[in-house]
Amino acid sequence: MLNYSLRDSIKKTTVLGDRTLQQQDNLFHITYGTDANYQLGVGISIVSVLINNADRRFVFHIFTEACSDEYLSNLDEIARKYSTLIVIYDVDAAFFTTLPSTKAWSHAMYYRLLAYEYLDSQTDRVLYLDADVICAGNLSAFAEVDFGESIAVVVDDLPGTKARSIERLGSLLADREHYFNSGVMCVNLKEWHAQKLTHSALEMLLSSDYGAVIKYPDQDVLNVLLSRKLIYFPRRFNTVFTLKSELKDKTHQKYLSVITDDTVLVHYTGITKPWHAWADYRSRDVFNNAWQASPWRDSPLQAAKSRVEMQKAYKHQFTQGHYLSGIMALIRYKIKKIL
Ligand SMILES: [Mn+2]
Repeated sequence: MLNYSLRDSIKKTTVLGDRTLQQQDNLFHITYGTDANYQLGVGISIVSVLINNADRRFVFHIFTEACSDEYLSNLDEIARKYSTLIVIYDVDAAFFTTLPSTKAWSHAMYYRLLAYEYLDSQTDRVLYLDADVICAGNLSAFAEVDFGESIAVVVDDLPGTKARSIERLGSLLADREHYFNSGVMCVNLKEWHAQKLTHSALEMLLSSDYGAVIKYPDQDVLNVLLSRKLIYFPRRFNTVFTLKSELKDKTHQKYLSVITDDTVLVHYTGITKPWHAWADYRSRDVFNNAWQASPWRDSPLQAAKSRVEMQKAYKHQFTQGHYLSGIMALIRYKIKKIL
């Protein structure tokens, strides 16, 4: 039995911006969960929402770990410039590190479960976005959707991932027509709370019964628990794009058939993220727009830190014809590999 109150894992709450905004009606709440690695992504994603939805009032909730003073001061600048409220929850990761994680997905993927548990006293609905989701359009559809009995609004995953996941999860899925991507979820918190879904998700994650079939831990569990209780939005509300595809596209134009004028949210999946210095393609234009409107506009983007990032960096730099920096990145990668 799970005997742990998630709320206890929040060590500190920091509110940035004008607190009187909290008293306003019609606020739309958006939440993120991330470890330190993706914090820059969250900052730019927030700006992307604000510059594309100037007619709406937002509150942003970030569940994260150890923010630097510089990061907090940049978020504070965003809150003031755009008259919004940003709340940062400093999470004690200890419990979450006991849940299954992979090399690609850290324990921070579970912070969305904490967010859904924690925010129900403040709002009836929240839009969860991954740090690698950048807004390019109007979010009214999420703010105005009638949930009915449904728990959340989601978007199906890419056809290949969807088919393989439905096959893998078998009879665990009540609805075998759908498998959604958990990077964008607009959640009906009243129902989430009534059905104690955070608790059910944690019990399932901690149970040994599902280890063999679970591949994407949080996403698989959420798909199993919410199957048949969902509203599906079209792809433009979670447009999955992988910057890796630029390695094979010498024209660097193919993204235009994925990211179109109708796209509302772009989800940059994969190792290479738009905030990485080596991801210099037109396919990150929507990110660039927000970056240039953000306090980070004059700062360099992130360099490769891990071995796998160094490997991606040199491949992309060669593709871009930046041979000198590519060779430097390759050397750094080789040294890191030997060490
Ligand atoms: Mn993602």
